[in-house]
Amino acid sequence: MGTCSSSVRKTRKKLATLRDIFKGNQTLLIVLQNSPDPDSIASAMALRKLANSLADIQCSLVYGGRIGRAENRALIHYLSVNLREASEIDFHGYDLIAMVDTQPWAGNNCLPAEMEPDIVIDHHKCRRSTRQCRFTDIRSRYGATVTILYEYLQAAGIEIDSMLATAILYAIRSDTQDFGRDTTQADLDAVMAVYPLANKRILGQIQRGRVERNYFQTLSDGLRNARVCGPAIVTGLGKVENPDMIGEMADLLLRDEATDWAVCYGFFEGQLLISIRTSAEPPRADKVIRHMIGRKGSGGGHPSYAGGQIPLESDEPRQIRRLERRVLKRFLESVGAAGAKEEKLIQS
Ligand SMILES: [Mn+2]
Repeated sequence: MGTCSSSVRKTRKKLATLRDIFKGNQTLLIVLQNSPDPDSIASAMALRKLANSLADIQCSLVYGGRIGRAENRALIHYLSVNLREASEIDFHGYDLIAMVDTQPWAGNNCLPAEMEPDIVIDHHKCRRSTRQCRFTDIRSRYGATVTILYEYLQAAGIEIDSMLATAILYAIRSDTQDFGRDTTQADLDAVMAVYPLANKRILGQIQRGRVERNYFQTLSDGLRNARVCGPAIVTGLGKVENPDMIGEMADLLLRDEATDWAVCYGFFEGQLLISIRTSAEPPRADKVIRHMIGRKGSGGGHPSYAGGQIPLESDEPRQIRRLERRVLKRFLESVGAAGAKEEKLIQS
């Protein structure tokens, strides 16, 4: 009970500060994480609703990367979310800038490095440089960023329409994998509240989002390349057109009953992208990814899932192989399986 009422107090205080920041401003740019996932999209929708309702502020939602996962494309389509690509945006043309489900200089968003957001709302571990921003609300225990925004909407007495409720519900289910990972009571409370309002028909259509034909080729490549290394299954997808496949593949491989860890990587727009998953922390996935990447790039996440990126110095295959081997070696070290033997996951 104690923590519960203190979180309500914290939300009210934060909301009052946010109201002050909104005051007298007309436009807000909301920056999502690259290749935004449902939590990032729903959080941006919820913040837009808050800014519209509290201060009549016009919002644009911007993302970098590509929205590849079929479910996320379906979410945007069925909920008519108007997302804009970074190339269409004049970042200096807004009164205020907010960031949701990511943080400044985290390496996974499109805000130009010389700019600092006014507002940062996130559930990843608070980065040191985030603290200098004007408004921050970082709750790293929460299963989803949108749960924080749901609490704001509730505290402000703003009505949640069916589209927003659907987005919030899907976002929390997706970030927590149906409440199976990193979930708090706050996430469950938000889900209970929005469930009756959500459009279940659209929810079904999102969950069974249709895939492009090359999805099956990538899936097949990922499975054929997969190796069992000690407690982990590791695979590489090579160059990907759809970076979301990397996380999706890692999710799939973690379903192997004999595996505690899944690692998947691929190349997209001059970067090595890595996703890891675990069903057996410690060590925490976000710590492991940071060790894997070291100073070569950036990474972060949550206890049971995390991701990171390393900019490539060259396209040279030998260099790339060396980088892959280095990252994998550091992975095995940090899960206590250095030197583990490799064998193929499936015979083909
Ligand atoms: Mn999230």
